[in-house]
Amino acid sequence: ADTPVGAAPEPEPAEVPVLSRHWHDQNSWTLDNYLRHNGYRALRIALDTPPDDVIEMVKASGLRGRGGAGFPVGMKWSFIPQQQPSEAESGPPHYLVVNADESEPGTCKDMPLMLASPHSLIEGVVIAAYAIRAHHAFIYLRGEVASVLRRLRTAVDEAYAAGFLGQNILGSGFDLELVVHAGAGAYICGEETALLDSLEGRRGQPRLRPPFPAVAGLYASPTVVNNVESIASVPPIVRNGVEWFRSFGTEKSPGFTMYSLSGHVTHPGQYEAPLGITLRQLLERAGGVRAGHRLKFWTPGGSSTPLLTPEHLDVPLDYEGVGAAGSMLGTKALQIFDETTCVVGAVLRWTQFYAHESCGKCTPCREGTYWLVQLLDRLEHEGGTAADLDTLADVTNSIVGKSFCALGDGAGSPIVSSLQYFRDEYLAHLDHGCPFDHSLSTAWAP
Ligand code: L3W
Ligand code: SF4
Repeated sequence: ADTPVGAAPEPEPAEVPVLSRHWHDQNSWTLDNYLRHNGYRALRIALDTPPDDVIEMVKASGLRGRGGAGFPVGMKWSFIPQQQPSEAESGPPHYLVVNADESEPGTCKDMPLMLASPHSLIEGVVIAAYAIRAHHAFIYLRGEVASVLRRLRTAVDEAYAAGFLGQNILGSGFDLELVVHAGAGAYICGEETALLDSLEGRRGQPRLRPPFPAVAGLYASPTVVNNVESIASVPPIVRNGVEWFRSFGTEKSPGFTMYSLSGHVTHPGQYEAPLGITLRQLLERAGGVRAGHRLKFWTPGGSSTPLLTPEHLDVPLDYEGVGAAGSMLGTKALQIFDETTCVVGAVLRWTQFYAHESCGKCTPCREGTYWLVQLLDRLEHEGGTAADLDTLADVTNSIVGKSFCALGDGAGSPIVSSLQYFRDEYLAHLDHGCPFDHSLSTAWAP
C-alpha cells in the first residue's frame, strides 16, 4: 500500500490519443515514466472494488476485443465461474492469457504498444486477473520479436520489484504471478486454442470449440484469452469511467483504438482514433496515398478481411460499418495499395503466406491453400485459361466455411473479394501473365 502510484491525478481529456499518448516520451517504457502519468492508479481503484463490479464496469463500457473478432471483453470475463477457485470444492484454477502473437499481415499495433508502454499492458493484466479471480497470467508473445521480449521482461521485473505483481499486491491480499512466454513464431498460434496448446508445450494446432477457453482452456481450466490492446484499454476505463470511454466511438463500437497504416501511404505507422473514423480521415492524417498516385484497393483489418476499394473511403471503421460494406474490421490493419499494384500479385503473396502458415490439421485448408498458390502463381507468371478462374473460385469455395478454424476463411477472403472487384484484371492475366510493371510498385515483389 506504500508503493507510490504517481503524484496528483491528472484529469484525462476525453480525446485521443489515450493508449499512445506517452509513446514519444523519453524512456516511455520505464515504470517511472508510467507512474508520472497516472500509471497503476487504475489498479488501486480496481483492487478496492469487488471483482464482479470490475467485470460489470468493463461490460458496461462496451469494450470489444481488439484482436480481430470484436467479441465483448466484459462478457467474455463473465463466462468465468464467479467464485474463487478455492470456494469451489476442488474447482480448477482460473487463468488469464494475453494473446501477443500479433502476426496478421499488416497488423502492427500490439508490438509498438508493448515496446513503448509495457506497463499499460501489465496494469491491465493485473486488473483483468483480479476480476476473473486468476492467480496466474501469461503473455504469449511472438518469439521472433526479441526486442519486445526483452522490454516486456524488464517491465515485468520492475512491476514485481514495485509490488504491482507477486504476493499481496498493493496490500490488497491479491496474489498474481505473470509469465512472459515466447512462442516459436507460427501465425496459427494467434488462434486462441492453438496458442493454448503451444503454451502447454504441444505443437500449436486449433482445438474444437466449444468448449470455449472460458469453460475449458489452459490445462482444461477456465481461461480468458484477450488481445494485448484489449487488456491495455482496461486501465483508462477503470480510471475515467464508463461514460468517458463511451464518449469515444459509436454506440455499438465504443472507445478508441489503434489503426495500423502500411503500404502506399505517405506516412505509414500507428494512428490512434475513435472507432468509426473513416479511411479518408485517417489518410488525411497520414499524408495521403504516396505522391502522384491514387488508391486502388485496401484491407480494413489485415489480409484475412475482404478487400475494399476507393468507393469505401467513407465507410465508418467500426465493426458495424465495415461489416455493412461486406468486410470485417479485424485487427484494423489498413494496407493501402495504389494503381501500380497488380491485385493478382498481391493476392498471390498473401496466399503463399496462408499456405505456409496452414497448420495442416484439416484437409480443405492444408490441400486447398497449396492448390490456390499453384493457380495464382501460374496466372501471375505464365497466364492461364478462363477455366482456371472457375477452378480458383471452386477451390476457394471448398475452403471457406469448410475449414476447421478461421485461417481457412481468411485465406479465401482476398481471393473472393478481388474476383468481385477486379475480375477484369484477372482476365487481363489469362494469356501472358501479369501485364504490370512491377518496378513501379514498392509494396510487392511477387
Ligand atoms: C465463450 C461463447 N466464449 C465466442 C470467444 C472466443 C474468442 C472470442 C471471439 O478469431 C478473428 C478471426 C480472424 N462462449 C463464445 C466465446 N467466444 N463465443 O470470443 O471468437 P470468434 O470465434 O468470433 O473469433 P476468433 O476465433 O477469436 C479472431 C480475425 O480475427 N483476424 C485475425 C487476426 C489475427 C491476429 C494475429 O495477428 N495473431 O490477431 C483478422 O481479421 O480471421 O475472424 O475468444 O473464445 N459462446
Ligand atoms: Fe489448420 Fe488451416 Fe485447418 Fe486452421 S483451417 S486447422 S490452420 S489446416
